[in-house]
Amino acid sequence: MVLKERQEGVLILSLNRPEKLNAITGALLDELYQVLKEAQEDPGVRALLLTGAGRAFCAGQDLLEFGEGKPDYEAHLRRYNRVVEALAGLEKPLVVAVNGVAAGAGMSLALWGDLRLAALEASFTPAFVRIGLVPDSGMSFILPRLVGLAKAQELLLLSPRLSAEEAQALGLVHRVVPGERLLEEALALARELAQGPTRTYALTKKLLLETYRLSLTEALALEAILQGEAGRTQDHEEGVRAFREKRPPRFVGR
Ligand code: LHQ
Repeated sequence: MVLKERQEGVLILSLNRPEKLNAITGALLDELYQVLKEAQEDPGVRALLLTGAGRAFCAGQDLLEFGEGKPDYEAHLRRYNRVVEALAGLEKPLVVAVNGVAAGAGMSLALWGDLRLAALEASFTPAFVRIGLVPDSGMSFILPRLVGLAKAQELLLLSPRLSAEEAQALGLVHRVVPGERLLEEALALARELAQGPTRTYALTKKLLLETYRLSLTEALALEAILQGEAGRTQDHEEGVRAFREKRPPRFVGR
């Protein structure tokens, strides 16, 4: 259900239930969690790229998964939440290539990418309210941070289907490219990131997430602590050495 492909330092993951628009099942979530955990621990993986197989990115929870035996959603969400924590806490850059529709939890997954590309034909819809559900998989956390509270209120209460260009205008995606060039562009970006100072990326990601709940004084203190850590990396030494020698740096990710 999750296709994996390694291209040098990049791990490409494709949600792979194309006949169901890559709708999410419990089994898919568990597989995705395992894959993310392995990627996190594998020093050879220095960037990830997440996309969807077929015409969709991901239609969110598979609404037909449960039939009559519908579980308690609070319990089911534990399987989502550990995936979201793994994505948000990933200590490597995550590029998301939204190839088609991203709905409900599928839209949430897309928003957890650090850099988000979309095909011109992609679309985004929160979808939750349309079936009488509240936003989940971190949508209530990440959406207002990306678009501001007012826009998040509108998107979550009315659940429009946004085009890729509308999503870009709101800051939900960074770049929109023709569908046939999406993977190539996303991969080029992921490759570039895979050659970067991986540890520094991890620390930068941590800062951006943490500062939302900190006072200025605390944020400044955390910057100083993490700068201390970045300052002790080989990549920082290499960056300064390369600057002095007027050549591009060769980062090793540590
Ligand atoms: C699907 C799905 C789908 C199954 C399309 N499931 N089959 C929820 C519950 C509990 C706890 C955890 O958290 C969550 C989080 C959530 O994600 S809630 C939101 C769930 N997702 C949705 O409500 C989206 C439902 N789908 C749609 O609104 C549309 O299908 C979208 C806008 C995604 C795409 O529209 P179209 O491009 O027009 O495609 P389609 O509607 O014709 O769908 C194609 C097929 O895919 C179709 O099957 P069929 O056998 O008729 O060809 C759909 O039934 C199936 N499919 N989404 N989520």
